Amino acid sequence: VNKKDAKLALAHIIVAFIALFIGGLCGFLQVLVRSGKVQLPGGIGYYQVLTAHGVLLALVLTTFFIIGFQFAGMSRTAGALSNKARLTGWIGFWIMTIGTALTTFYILIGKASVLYTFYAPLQAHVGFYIGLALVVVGSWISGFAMFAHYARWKKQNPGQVGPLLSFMSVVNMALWLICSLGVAATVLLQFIPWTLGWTEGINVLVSRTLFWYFGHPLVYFWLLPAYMVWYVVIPKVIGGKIFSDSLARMSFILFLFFSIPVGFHHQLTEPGISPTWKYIQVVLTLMVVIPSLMTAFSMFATFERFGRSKGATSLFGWLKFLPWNDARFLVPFIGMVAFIPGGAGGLINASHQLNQVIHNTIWVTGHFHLTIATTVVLTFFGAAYWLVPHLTGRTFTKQLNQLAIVQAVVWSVGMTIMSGAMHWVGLYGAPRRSSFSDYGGSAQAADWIPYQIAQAVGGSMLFLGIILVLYIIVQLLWFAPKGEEEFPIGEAEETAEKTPLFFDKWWLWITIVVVLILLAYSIPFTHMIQEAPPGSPGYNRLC
Ligand code: HAS
Repeated sequence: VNKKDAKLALAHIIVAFIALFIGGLCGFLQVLVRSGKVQLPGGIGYYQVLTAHGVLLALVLTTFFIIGFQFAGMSRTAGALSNKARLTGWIGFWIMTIGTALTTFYILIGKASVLYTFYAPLQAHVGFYIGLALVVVGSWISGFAMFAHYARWKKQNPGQVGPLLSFMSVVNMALWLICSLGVAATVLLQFIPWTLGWTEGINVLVSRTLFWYFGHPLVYFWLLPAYMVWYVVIPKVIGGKIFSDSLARMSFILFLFFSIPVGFHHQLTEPGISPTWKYIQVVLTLMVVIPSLMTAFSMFATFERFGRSKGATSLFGWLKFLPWNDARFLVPFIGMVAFIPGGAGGLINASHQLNQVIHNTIWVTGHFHLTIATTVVLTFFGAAYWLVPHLTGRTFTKQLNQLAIVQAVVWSVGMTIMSGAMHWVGLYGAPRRSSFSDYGGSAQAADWIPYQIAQAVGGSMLFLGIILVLYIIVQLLWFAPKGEEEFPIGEAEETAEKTPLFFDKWWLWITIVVVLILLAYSIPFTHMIQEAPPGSPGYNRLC
């Protein structure tokens, strides 16, 4: 990676890890409170801490890490950024950082305890929404820098399909740009005017629908960089080859198509949306599972073909040829394994009938701690172990490698206990997003308490895991021995067919996305606006 680009990428990654520290600390406090054994000191509110946890980890850690990683990946595979693109990247970075500081400030002073989904009619200080809008606008600016960089590479290399990692970054930023229009619309057109008192109320259903139009593709914006590591980096780390460049591109294009028109699966229990539209979006949700299944197939194929090339003959014999003592492989691999139950849980959530059982229970929290907080986050940690030293000109030493393996084990055990308890007690009806309560001495609520204590035990282990990963990152940033660390980029198999050029038909892909979004949203969205005019029950006045 070019040295100047490395600074840009590192700036993003440092903010991401600061967010991990503050957000992780809030998560730790929260599980302790929910166990019923601890109370927060000094009038700090449970929902204040929960909002900081959600915003800093789900929105800030992810967005900053992803943009930093993608800038580094594009510089590595499509050459150094032009001065203009790099400057644009820095402008995006500073706008996002100022926005993050503003939003965090209002959460920490207790003026924005509205959780990371900020559902109306909860209302925060206007500074919270302005900060969020700045984060989104900053990320768009960085996205444009990436599009410009890819376009420049294409111009310089006519007749060639763009490098795989750069191609994937462009898909991810296109997905992000299209979906974040929804959250920008609700923040700018609904929340800010309402908070400033310019409008009398807010159409709750419209705001939630715009949020989930953004909220589900958001989870794939988190997932796709993890898939970039799995498809492009892991084959090189294990010494194998990318199973199929075309399959990897195809799965990313399918994510672009199907990750957006599916937001209603978060609103299955909500009145005001007809069952037909919910059904259509559930079908589209099942479509978005396909590229994940293609990824699972591809990863198994990469591992098996590598093992067979080393002489494995039995059904699972290839497993023993994988580099189990290399944290760059093992840590993301644990993330892959966690996605098997994590993804199965997603299928349960998406089924309309089963959703009635788990919606708004702590099962959902268990689901996203397996998906984002294990699959994605462990892959990001595994990537940071080579990316940070590559960018700082240091080395990932044997001792740090050992510590990284210990970290991943602590994380996995802690998460198994915490997320397992959440899934289980969710089936007994324990609600999510609630502080500790015995619900007036209810017998059912008493049954939940042992699981809440288990969550506190698992959550404490996760906090230890955060301290360990931060120690490793600080070493890699400033103290590890100087040297060169590889940015691993896999190559396709020698026998692979040439990747067809049509993958770069961006206008075709974007047109299909727009058609699918219009199909899934235009009629129900029009109904929402028509059926809840200002003053009606669906149009909530501020209490
Ligand atoms: Fe989800 C709620 C449905 C994936 C995150 N999800 C959430 C929320 C979050 C979240 C944050 O339909 C809560 C939002 C809130 O605050 O209210 N989710 C799905 C479905 C999938 C899915 C169908 N979710 C994710 C991912 C996330 C994430 C990824 C973050 C990164 N989710 C839902 C639904 C809800 C929901 C409903 C709403 C619930 C409600 O009522 O509120 C699918 O994309 C999952 C497909 C994945 C698979 C797994 C493929 C396996 C792979 C691993 C291969 C392993 C290998 C190694 C190769 C089918 C790729 C193995 C080697 C060995 C040797 C074993």
